[in-house]
Amino acid sequence: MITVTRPWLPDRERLDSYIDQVYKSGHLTNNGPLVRLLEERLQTYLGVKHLILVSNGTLALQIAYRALGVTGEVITTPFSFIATSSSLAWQNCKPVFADIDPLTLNIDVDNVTSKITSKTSALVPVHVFGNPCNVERLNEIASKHNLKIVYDASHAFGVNYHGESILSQGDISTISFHATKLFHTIEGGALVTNDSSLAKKIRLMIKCGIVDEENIALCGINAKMHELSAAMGLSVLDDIDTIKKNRAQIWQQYKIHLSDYLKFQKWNENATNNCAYVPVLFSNEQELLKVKNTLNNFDIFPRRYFYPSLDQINFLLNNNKCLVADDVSKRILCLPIYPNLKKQQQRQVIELIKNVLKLV
Ligand code: T4K
Repeated sequence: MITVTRPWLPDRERLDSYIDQVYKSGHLTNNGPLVRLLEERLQTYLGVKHLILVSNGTLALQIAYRALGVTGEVITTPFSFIATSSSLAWQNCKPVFADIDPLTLNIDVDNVTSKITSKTSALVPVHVFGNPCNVERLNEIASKHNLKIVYDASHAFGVNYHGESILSQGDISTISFHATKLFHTIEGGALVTNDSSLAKKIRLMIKCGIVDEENIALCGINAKMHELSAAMGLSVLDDIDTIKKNRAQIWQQYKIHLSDYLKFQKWNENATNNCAYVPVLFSNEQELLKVKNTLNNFDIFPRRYFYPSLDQINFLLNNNKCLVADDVSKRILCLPIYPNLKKQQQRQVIELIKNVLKLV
């Protein structure tokens, strides 16, 4: 079976060597040595100031909103994984959708301004599939209207923009380290910020606000990463060059062989591509379904990331119809990509797609 992704499983002996350290220390959670080591190594690897590990990317978003005092209306994109918006609703905020750009698939900045009201407190753009948003314009809008900005950078591990990590943008950037991600800790995520006092507050928030045995400073939650997750993260990080190299090769092959048949996302020209996903756009939904069904018949399972557009979700429904996002979400399919995808398997995926498209 070929699936859209497969988690990277690091060498077992190396993983065991980290787990041995957990057994030796007896420290299983609550900011243990491996979590601290992974934070340090990620900060250095990514070149970011403060990176705080948490137990998943959804909690990272919720904590970001709480830490920044986000309330009322929040302008975000309908073209994302449900957690971007459901985390807002969970915090009793109202996601207000601004439509997306049909080429970059990111939030359309011109649409953002028209959605701002007196109740708007923040912007939550997503660097969708790792492709950086128009951060200059978004940051400008945020500062002009005194809005907080949280970038959902869940897909953007290792993406550099003008030579710097895209995770350094906004008041806070969040990321997911779920098993399906390019870099993972099985379940996990992080908040990234340049602001030292905000980082300190977040560190308190994720451990129920507990300062020490006798002092509780604020209302927090338990969002700590545990040591076994950090052990997995450290061993995956040891392999990151191989992971990136293999992904880049697979991504290139798709681009070379399918560009004449399908449209690829327009990538930000000042950014590196981490090859986390291979989203391709069909001319219409019927064409997509034909290809998807054919692949499924051969035990190949691409995914409809992201369908449906979030403006169609019942509990998020509002008056903001997003025609571009609705259209794109019906025509987009993410093709299988993971470091161990064999050349012959990828060739089969490519040939099957080409065969269907030649017939339509
Ligand atoms: N913001 C954005 C923009 C996000 O994309 C996400 C998560 C978040 C926020 C929230 O972060 P987390 O709270 O999740 O950390 C997956 C992931 O569960 C989710 O993390 C991710 N985005 C989303 C885009 O994709 P599904 O429903 O597609 O996962 P699933 O279980 O169907 O897995 C896809 C394929 O991967 C399967 O066909 C087989 C393979 N797989 C999966 C798992 C979990 C494996 O081979 N082994 C595995 O252990 O959501």
